[in-house]
Amino acid sequence: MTEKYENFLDFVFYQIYPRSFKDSNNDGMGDLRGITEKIPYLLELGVNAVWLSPHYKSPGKDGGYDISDYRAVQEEFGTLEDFREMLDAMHANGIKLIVDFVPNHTSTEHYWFQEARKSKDNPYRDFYIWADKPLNDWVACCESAWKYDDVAGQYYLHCFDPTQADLNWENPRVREEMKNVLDFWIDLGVDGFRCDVIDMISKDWENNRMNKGPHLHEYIRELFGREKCKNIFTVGECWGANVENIRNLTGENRGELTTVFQFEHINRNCRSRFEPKNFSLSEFREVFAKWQKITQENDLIYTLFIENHDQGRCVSRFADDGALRYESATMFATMLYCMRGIPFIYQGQEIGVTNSYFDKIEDFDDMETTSFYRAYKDVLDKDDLWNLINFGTRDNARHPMPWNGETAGGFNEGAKTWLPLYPEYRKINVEADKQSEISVFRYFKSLLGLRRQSEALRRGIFEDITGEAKTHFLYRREYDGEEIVVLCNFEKETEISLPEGCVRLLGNYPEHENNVFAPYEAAIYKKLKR
Ligand code: TEU
Ligand code: CA
Repeated sequence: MTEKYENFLDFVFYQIYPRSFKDSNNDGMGDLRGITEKIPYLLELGVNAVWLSPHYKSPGKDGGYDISDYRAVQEEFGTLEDFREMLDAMHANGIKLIVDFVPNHTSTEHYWFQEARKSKDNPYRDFYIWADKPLNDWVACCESAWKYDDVAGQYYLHCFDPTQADLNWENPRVREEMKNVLDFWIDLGVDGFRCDVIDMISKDWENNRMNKGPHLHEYIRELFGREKCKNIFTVGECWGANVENIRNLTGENRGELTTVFQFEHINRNCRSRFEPKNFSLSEFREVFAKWQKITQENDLIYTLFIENHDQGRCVSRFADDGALRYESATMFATMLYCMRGIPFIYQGQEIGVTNSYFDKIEDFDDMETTSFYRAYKDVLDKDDLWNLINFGTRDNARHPMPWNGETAGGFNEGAKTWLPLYPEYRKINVEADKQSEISVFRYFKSLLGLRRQSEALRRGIFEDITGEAKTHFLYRREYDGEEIVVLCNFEKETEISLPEGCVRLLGNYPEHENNVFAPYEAAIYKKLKR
């Protein structure tokens, strides 16, 4: 791995969902000035990079992933000047910024789509995918992915919400426009891009698949293989990526992406978003150990994440968000952020925010949730309906950030928020957590501090030394003679023998002599040289 790539391993990302982070002008919607205001908080936590979810002009049907102008800042979030100020303040504090790049689709309110639907020979018609009848049985948001447009007199493809029309990347003008969009933000000084469902920009029509089509690598190289992008960091959201895909997408000399988010570990507890299934925490060990081995052997960069704006809160999904919430949140952080790769922390994860429960559809905004509700409200029994909705809704990740137990949890001065406040904000909030004897925030801060000081944690080889046990995850990292051993116990008390010469550096329970570990106990050890 070249030095450039090695340096990326020093990044620690914090993902911000701008609608829900901090509302600086008390209009109920988070904004860019609110983010600038909280830079000291990010520094205190110990992150050195931010992934900003979409801040662009958007009707907001899909939380900003339905963009109507790629170069304009959504009014509610502020102005381009506010963006520049935020970026400059981050850079002045040694924090990198990557923004969201949404290439697969635009809002149907985008100028391109408004033009395209006017007539078949409109110069923008071929920017989208039209047909006289649905070309296949693809489904999006519980309905056909093909929607008839009265004005256009044809069907157009939307792999997500009907207000998100898929772009036709086979049209070179579309690729040109998208390169110009990237260059606009690169010229403004951003350090990179998180690329939304980027493996869908080439459809595999032949195999009836929405993604990974024959031109995928060619298109991605056309975007990011340019001189302009040589020092840009890119992370692609690739739900369907297998090992071969990831080697091709992120191999250092491929001129494509720096790394990807792959999701094999995410859906452990569900068959689909609103379809729970049983799982065991040892599945995480199996999946993580597999991908650590693959990325290490192929000299690739892996991304370490368990929450984002599309996923429920990990303590509620996979562990105990009640009596052992602190232990659960810190165990997952230890398991993830001591592995080989780049950490991504989602806002609120650093204080162990939990899932919520609501039983009125007006209290939800997530378009995947509202379409599920529409499809099943007369089919499912009321309790089942709301249990499934609260199980899978993406709104679990999107309630306003609870900064304190005061008015509106400190998100603003009391103005009605775009989404209901996090119901537990009086009890679970940044201020209370930091003052608490057992603080998730303080544990995250110590963990990231340890990572910053340890070459082994940032650059070291990874080896799973758990053996056959399904009760815990034990692994070691080593670099240039420095050896670190990481222990993560799962839900039951377990006797675990550690390698000789381990000295504990950090743990989420008080240190103890014996080798009996409590539920969700995690600890990091330095292994003394013999
Ligand atoms: O997510 C794509 C995606 O993975 C999800 O839609 C996922 O398939 C679904 O949630 C599974 O139930 C990206 C963005 O992260 C998401 O917020 C957007 O809604 C979506 O793309 C469309 O832009
Ligand atoms: Ca605001």
